[in-house]
Amino acid sequence: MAPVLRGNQKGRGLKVGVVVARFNESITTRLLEGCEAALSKCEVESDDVTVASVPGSFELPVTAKRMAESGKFDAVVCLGAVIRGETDHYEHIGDQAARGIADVALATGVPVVFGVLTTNTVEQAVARAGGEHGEQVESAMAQQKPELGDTPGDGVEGNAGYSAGLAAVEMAKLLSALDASGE
Ligand code: INI
Repeated sequence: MAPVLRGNQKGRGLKVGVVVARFNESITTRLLEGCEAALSKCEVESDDVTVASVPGSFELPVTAKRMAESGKFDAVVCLGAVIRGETDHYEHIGDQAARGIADVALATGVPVVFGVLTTNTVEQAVARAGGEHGEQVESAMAQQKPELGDTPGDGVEGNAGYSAGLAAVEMAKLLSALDASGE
C-alpha cells in the first residue's frame, strides 16, 4: 500500500488567522474560545494567532482572503453563526459564506476552515458552540495535548470552533508535507 500523507496537530511555529463574525455574538464568542483552546492544545503560540472581528458571516470571505493573500498565515479559520429562525435571507448568507470561504482556499492555496454554524434554532447553535455553560471548552482545556492522528472534533465535538482550530493545524501540516514530499 502506498503511504498515506496526513497532517498532524503539532502546531508550534504555525501562524494562524482567525476571522470571527459578531452577529450572534454570544455564540461566536464561544466558537472563538473553542478555536483558541484547540490552537493552544496544538502548541500554536498566542502571539502567532491574529484574530479579526467582522460584522457578520457575509464579511468572513473577504477578510479571510486578505489574510490568506498576505502570505503571513499558514491557515485561516472563519467562525460565524447563521440561524434560520432569525432571518429570511438565512440561505443567502450561509451559502455565500460557504462559497466565498471555499473560493478563498482554492484561489490562494491557503487552508481556510469553515467554522460557520448553520442551524434552524438558537438552541441548536448553542449546543454546537459547546453547550449552555461552555463545559466542552473547559473540558477540552483540561485534556492532554492531542496525539498525532487525532481527528478534528475528537473529545469536544460539542464546540465547532474547537474542531475548526484542529482542522486548521492539520491542514497546514498536510499541505506543507505535500510540498515537501518528493523532494
Ligand atoms: N450574519 C450572521 O453571521 N448570521 C446571521 O444569522 C445573520 N442574519 O440572520 O441576518 C447575519 N446577517 C448579517 C450579515 O452577515 C452581514 O453582516 C450584513 O448583511 C452586512 O453585509
